[in-house]
Amino acid sequence: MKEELKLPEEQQESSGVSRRSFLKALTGTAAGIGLSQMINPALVSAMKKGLEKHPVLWVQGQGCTGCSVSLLNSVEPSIAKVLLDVISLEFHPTVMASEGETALDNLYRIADEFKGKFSLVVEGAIPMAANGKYCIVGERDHHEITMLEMTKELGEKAGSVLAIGTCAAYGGIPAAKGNLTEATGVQAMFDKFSIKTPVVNIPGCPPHPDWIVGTIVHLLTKGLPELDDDGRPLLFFGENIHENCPYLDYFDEEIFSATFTDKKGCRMEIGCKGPDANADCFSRRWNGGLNWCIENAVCINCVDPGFPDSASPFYESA
Ligand code: FSX
Ligand code: SF4
Ligand code: SF4
Repeated sequence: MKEELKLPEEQQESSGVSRRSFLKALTGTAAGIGLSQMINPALVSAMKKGLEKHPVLWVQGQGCTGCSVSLLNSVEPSIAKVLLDVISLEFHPTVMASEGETALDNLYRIADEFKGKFSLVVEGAIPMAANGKYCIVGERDHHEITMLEMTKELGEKAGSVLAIGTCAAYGGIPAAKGNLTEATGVQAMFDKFSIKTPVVNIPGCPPHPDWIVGTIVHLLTKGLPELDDDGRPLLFFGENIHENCPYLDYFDEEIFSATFTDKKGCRMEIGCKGPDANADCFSRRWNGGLNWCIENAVCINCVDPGFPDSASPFYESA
């Protein structure tokens, strides 16, 4: 079991956690140490004050719910700890007990009460065609609410928006070639309607649970993280997979695997898109650190703004 990072009381500021301590925790995370080190008791207790004033509202559009499932797969910290101690999650269509108009009334009440302060999490793309009618997310006072209408209204009131998953960030799978519903990512939709609320993209199909929780923790304690040109936190998406890949020596020696089971070669000829992919999967790994894509198959660059078209066909060399 990993040792928890100790956060001395004197390093805390009255408003929360000191810059030095938090950066230390985040640097550890970026280096591949478990997120549990960010969720140490001192940090959690410091965050609790902020949490009361900073609810998270999670809405879902055109997605497969894989992003939520990925969050539920958070191992360190456990999802129970994330939901109870880290995120003040006031609305989530998949995990909340409340439903129907009661749930929607609560959603809009919190958005009004915490206007400019809450974070809106968007999972899944937003269909723009037919005035959004391809995705109805609820009904209130006999009015069908579209994903487009909901994300516009809540997006304007939010202090920040997290576009979780490649679908919400850039359109993703629903926006793949064809795209009859005109599936669109949050920032592109905001640009169209001149909505100025800052958007943080956390792509991945699905995104790693640490990327989601870590970004929310950063928002609560430090504000918006530094982003790359595609709106992704550099903290998690600042390094290239190929340049850090454990198979790089094979690549340099031009030794290539021909099958997924042959682990003694670079995976490029069976479709690896690692050279184009910026994410820290090589050190963070997945499923509680057990494995990651390249170890079992290939990287399909699921964090790319052009995914999935830019990575297709998945298992053929580019
Ligand atoms: Fe998209 Fe989320 Fe891919 Fe699925 O809902 S990012 S299709 S894993 O899960 O939106
Ligand atoms: Fe690069 Fe992929 Fe080969 Fe790794 S397996 S060295 S990421 S091409
Ligand atoms: Fe996505 Fe590649 Fe990371 Fe796998 S290794 S999660 S395909 S970016």
